[in-house]
Amino acid sequence: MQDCKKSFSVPFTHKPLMTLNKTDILPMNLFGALMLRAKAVAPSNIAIVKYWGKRDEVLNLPATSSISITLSKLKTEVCVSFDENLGQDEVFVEDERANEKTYGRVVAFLDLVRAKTKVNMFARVESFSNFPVGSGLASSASFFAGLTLATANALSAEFTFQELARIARLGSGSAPRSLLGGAVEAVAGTSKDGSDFEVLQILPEERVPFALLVVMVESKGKAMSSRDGMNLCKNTSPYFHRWLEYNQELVDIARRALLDGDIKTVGEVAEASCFAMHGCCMSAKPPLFYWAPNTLSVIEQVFEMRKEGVLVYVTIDAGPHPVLLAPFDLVPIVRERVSKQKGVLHIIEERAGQGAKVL
Ligand code: 2P0
Repeated sequence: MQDCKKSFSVPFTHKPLMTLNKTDILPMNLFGALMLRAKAVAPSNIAIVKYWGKRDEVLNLPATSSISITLSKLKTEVCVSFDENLGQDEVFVEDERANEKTYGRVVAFLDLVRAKTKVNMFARVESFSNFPVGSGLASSASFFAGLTLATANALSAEFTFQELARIARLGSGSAPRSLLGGAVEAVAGTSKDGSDFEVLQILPEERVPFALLVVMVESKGKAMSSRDGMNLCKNTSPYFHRWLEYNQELVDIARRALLDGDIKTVGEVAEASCFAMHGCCMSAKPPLFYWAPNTLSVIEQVFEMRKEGVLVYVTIDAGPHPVLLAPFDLVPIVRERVSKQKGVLHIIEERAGQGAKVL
């Protein structure tokens, strides 16, 4: 019997060593007990119109819609085995037992799926990412999107796509967007039970007309989890409600601009949403800064390039690493300029990619 093995042998490339198809589900473990196993891979995504704030914490419902680009290289593989012999859930991240916080989140997610599917076996979950987790590069999005697909597949649960999206959201609000490729909108909806939350593809990956450069900068690590950061903003920022109204307006502008192939407007909206979100964070008590000094240097460099006529924009998630948006033909120029910046460790050239899939 094969175990779930790490598939990423080289950072930032995706090389599966082992695949498990739906038809390969192994019904028995070594001791003859029932075991249901499946594996999925899910990409990370970068929001160009941010999700920041919840309208229901139990259902993990976003308070604002958001739009993201699904990435082509940064991914997480998740293998799930429901096993009659397990006395509790087991969660491994990069071959190490998950810390208490991650373990609690995964178990809470599995409990919800078990309640929906009437399955009462515990599970072993193993995940491998080809990028640093917990650094503001949407590792919880790729993890929970992968976990959702792998779990549904292992249990042969027949969910519709939007049901899958709502289940992924219970794990992480940004995870449903990673189920689809290209430019994706997560529609927050207004119903109390979250039944009108959905994710929709705005553009398939081949029609997204710009590249994304993930600029890894030197920093001291993430300031606060997104979940805690959102709650802090909701409870203490004087701008929180205005942020939500403003961001919802930006969603409509960004969707139109994406459909029109209008990179300038997409870039302007991405910066507006990013700076409004971080402004909201900075106005919280205590102030929440996800940026490192090097983050600001890259922002300045982007503004400088734009003054010179280079069409490049910046967005930053809940971490220090800026992500630059630029037309494909400008990538070499932008890369050359930014890589010379002090404090820039590594640049990953990304583009829009496909959504999550079962392996
Ligand atoms: C986003 N972020 O739209 C925003 C921008 C971070 C900054 O979605 O609490 O890890 O699990 O629903 O999905 C990160 O938040 O938060 C996030 P939870 P999640 O990508």
